Amino acid sequence: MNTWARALAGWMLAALCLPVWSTPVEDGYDLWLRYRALPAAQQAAVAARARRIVAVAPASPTLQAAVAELQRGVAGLTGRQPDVAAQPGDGALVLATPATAPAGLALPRPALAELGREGYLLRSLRWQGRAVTLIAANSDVGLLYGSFAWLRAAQTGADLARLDQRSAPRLALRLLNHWDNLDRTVERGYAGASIWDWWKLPDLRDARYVDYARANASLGINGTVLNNVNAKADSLTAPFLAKAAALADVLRPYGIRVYLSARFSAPVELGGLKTADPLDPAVRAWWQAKAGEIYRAIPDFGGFLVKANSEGQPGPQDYGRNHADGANMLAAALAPHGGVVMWRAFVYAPDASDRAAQGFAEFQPLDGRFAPNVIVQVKNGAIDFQPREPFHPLFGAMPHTPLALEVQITKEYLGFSTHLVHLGPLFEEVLRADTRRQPQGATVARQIKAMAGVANIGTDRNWCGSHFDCANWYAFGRLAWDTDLAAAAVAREWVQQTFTRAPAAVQAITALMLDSREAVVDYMTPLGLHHLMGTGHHHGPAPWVDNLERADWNPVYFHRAGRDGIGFDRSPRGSNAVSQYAPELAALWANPATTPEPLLLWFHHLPWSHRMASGRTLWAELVAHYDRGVERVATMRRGWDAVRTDVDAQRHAEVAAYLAVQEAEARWWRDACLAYFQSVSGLPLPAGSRAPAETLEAYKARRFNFAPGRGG
Ligand code: GCW
Repeated sequence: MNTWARALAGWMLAALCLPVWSTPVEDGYDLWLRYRALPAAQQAAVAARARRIVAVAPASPTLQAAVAELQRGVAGLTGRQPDVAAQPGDGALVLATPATAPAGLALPRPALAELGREGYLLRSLRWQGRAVTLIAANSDVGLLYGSFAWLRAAQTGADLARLDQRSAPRLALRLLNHWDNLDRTVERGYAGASIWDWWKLPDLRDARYVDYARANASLGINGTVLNNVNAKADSLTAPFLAKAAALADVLRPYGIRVYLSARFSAPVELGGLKTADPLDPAVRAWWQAKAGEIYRAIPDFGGFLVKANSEGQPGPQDYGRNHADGANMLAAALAPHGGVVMWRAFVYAPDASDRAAQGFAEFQPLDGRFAPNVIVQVKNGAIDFQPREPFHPLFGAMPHTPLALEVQITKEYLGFSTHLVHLGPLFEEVLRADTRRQPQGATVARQIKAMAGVANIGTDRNWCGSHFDCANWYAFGRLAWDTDLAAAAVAREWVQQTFTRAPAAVQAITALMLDSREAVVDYMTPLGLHHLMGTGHHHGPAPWVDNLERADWNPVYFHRAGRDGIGFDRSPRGSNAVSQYAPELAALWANPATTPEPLLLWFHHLPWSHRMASGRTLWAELVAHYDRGVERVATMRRGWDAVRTDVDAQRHAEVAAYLAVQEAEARWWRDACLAYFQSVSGLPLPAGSRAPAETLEAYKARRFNFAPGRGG
């Protein structure tokens, strides 16, 4: 075939494929911003309220992004793209700030004044006799957030003719933390490689970065830490700063600032200094110069995230200094430029008696000694992103220090991306936990100034490794914006935007999402158990592990199961870690009778015969929870099967396949844990309870040398 004939054949083939191409493929890439055509009646209702967009020129890139998103959304939902005009008309969407409001349009100024720089309001009103919808804010980024909020309202069936919404974030910083390495591996990442293509940056700005920015802006996420907290100093070199600057340029119009994880020993590794001692003048000068260099490349750089003296990372303690000395030195370098230091409180020393007590022991005495632009970043619980932990005792205990709540969106300890575990209820549980501390108000949500989520994003086409894992990104962003939102409402709106608006299906899918968190607690670590997972990769059960170099890396250290009973005694009779909570809570949780059962074995070591609220023994209750966990996953599978006709085939099949994996692995967790606990308790399984499928030795022999997520 000659070239011409080949081209013709290719064209004919392409033409044949066209109908297939024109049907949007549901591969998850579009996330909750799918904007697929609504049913006719709903289309008409949306179209009637979005006939045109009124926005004032000259438009900033942020306002352009807002208008483009509204056009894209309305076009997708209704089949007709609104044009942009300067004049009102019936059904116009009017975007206005106090500085740009068109003449004659009365903005509700007192209401706006309360919304700060990022807040927005949506209001149906009449302007020059026309029914319009006002999207108002004090800044263009507020208009962008308001535009996304209007699109969410349109997709979730709100009455667009009678809108009256106001919203402003209470937390100033709402950040993703990428544990992405410079070689594109992702520590604890289960969604492919890092989306940051460091090698090709700054020349190639992947179009995907814009979609990343849109998705985050739709939730109000306003910052992103680009690299792993286990940081390489290289991220602070000129070539990498140029790459970070290119990303900052892409993300800036969407209200997202970039931050970097800083390696504490960088002055030695990059600067050739003999020390990284934070009180050494040469070290301080090195960081000041580095900050100057960074801000020349990225004028709105957010700041540093630091993991110091934790799991082998360098830090101020290497020089006999404390965390405040280290954080304040970096804070001084960033302060003239308006940057912040997020200093992590995830620390544990090799020699300590109770790992759960160490973060508090090291940080609480430093309250009031941090510079104003330091934020101490605290994981939600004192161990490590387990299926359930009590809230970290530092929340409420450092009234003179701004705190950030760090949660993990990626599911390191929750079945990676093949288990459907919706994290909204976990985030809600910690945000609403009552610290019983004053004066800032009692819940964790009222004790924090910022929220950080360890990202679950990668190069997988569906972004997060599974469709439902995107709901965890979504829930993180929505709850960071409004910590008082109900996880159930957030899950529902995600389902409506992502899968379907059919009420019964929305109800069924939301229900299985909301049950999934308790399911994973039941089949992995019920009743306050924790840290029972496999070594290193953290996949699957391994409660028997007792041979690791540090005592507090071994599951046996955490569950302490023996012939006499099970659980970690953190009461005054044991490690007394419970005393780190407010006195009222400490008194309640020091006593097994007043400790909530979901936290029982976190705080107490109890005999297997201990009587539970159900009337069962502790042993029988433990077995019942493991059984219930497996049953819950089976119920989730049935729930998903029942919505087969409401969800497109491709995504339905993928989720169904993952749920099958999850059910098998839930059984594996149940069987392996019960086989092990039985071997130490010496007790028979309660009547009617199924024996483990394999022997304990067989479970112990399983190996997972190539499990994902271990990073470079
Ligand atoms: O739980 C541990 C993870 C590490 C992680 C560490 C941390 C980035 O297994 O992979 O390191 O927490 O939060 O620093």
